[in-house]
Amino acid sequence: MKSRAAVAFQPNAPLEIVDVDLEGPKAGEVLVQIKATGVCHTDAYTLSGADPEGLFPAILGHEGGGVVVEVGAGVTSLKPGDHVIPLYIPECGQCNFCESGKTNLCQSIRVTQGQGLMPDGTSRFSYQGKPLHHYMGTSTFSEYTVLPEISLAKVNKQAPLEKVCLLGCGITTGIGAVLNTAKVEPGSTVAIFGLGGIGLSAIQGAVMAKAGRIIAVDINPEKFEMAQQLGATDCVNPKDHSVPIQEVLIEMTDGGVDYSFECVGNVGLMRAALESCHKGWGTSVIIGVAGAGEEIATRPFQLVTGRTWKGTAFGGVKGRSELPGIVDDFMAGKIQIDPMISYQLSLDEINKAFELMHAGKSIRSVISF
Ligand code: NAD
Ligand code: DAO
Ligand code: ZN
Ligand code: ZN
Repeated sequence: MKSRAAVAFQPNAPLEIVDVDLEGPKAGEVLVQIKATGVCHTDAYTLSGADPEGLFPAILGHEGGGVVVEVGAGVTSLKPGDHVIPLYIPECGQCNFCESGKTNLCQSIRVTQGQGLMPDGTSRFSYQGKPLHHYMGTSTFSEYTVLPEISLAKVNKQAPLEKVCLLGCGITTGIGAVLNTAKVEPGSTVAIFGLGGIGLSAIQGAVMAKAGRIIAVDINPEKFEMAQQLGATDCVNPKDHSVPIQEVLIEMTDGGVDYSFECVGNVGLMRAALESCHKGWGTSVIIGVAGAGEEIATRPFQLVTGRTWKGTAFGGVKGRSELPGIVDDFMAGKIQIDPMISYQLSLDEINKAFELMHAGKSIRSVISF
């Protein structure tokens, strides 16, 4: 079949909107009509060419919502008409990672997904007879896409796909980092570094965890109004201070925060976030994805004296078993998505979504098909 898609033919160039060819689902696969997709920082990172694992030509996009059109042989958990959110971290339930119960990092299709291919080692997408790479196992910048059954979460049909698509990455990651990875306790003091879609969602998570104090940190003061609306109790711009931000936070909190979250991808800020934590018990969670080859550093004594450094992918959320409940939390009014949607655009306008992101003018743009 034909599918209208935004194709990244080469790094650092605008996406091109073309009609690609899409093969139907093979065994264990599902054809999905994507109704809406967010445009995330990680798509921009790959498109920029800075991602060493980035493959071209490819159909990017990993923050989608859609409807099942057709299922391949052996698919039992989904049927045409089901509403789904694609998962860039699948959940097979059978690999040793899934069976451990300790992680959401299912490894069952890790190798082929990283190669931009379906689990059988081939692509379903092609253009003018040449294969196109899948991206993150999802490729949501296409009106139709094929995914493994284990890479789809079935969600409430009443949930608006043009909103809950954002639960496919950014919002879930920020909230999950607080609730699952850090397990913030009521009354805790929390610092959030970086107030994009991830950091603002971490603020939502901190409110849900009933944190006592939520300190929002950003070098762009225009971010503070939204942070406060979502529940930040304090806003700090490192540029307003002559001493390092960790010293500012330690002073503000009489010894440091209980939990900090790095939501930027800056290794210097990761260090500052760790060193903002309280001696003896503070925990810092890295969410931001740093540039290829970059390394983190701190004095080991920071850890010897009781601070913990952690990281999280997709907020530790197990997509198939836990994301449907997060969609239900949104439907019950426990999670805010509307403030995260800065622009609603058509597929033809997708390059504008990247421009708005780079200009710092959007939290998320949502593309509707
Ligand atoms: P964003 O660009 O929308 O937001 C980043 C924010 O950080 C901006 O408000 C910016 O002003 C601020 N900032 C930049 N430099 C700063 C500094 N030195 N100090 C304080 N604030 C600073 O990005 P986003 O969409 O929120 O994503 C944030 C990061 O999370 C990215 O690296 C992205 O790749 C990563 N990410 C990780 C996961 C995961 O599972 N771990 C999932 C999605 C995204
Ligand atoms: O299992 O080795 C692995 C990798 C799983 C994917 C981890 C994704 C980390 C966050 C990337 C940014 C999200 C869009
Ligand atoms: Zn993302
Ligand atoms: Zn698994």
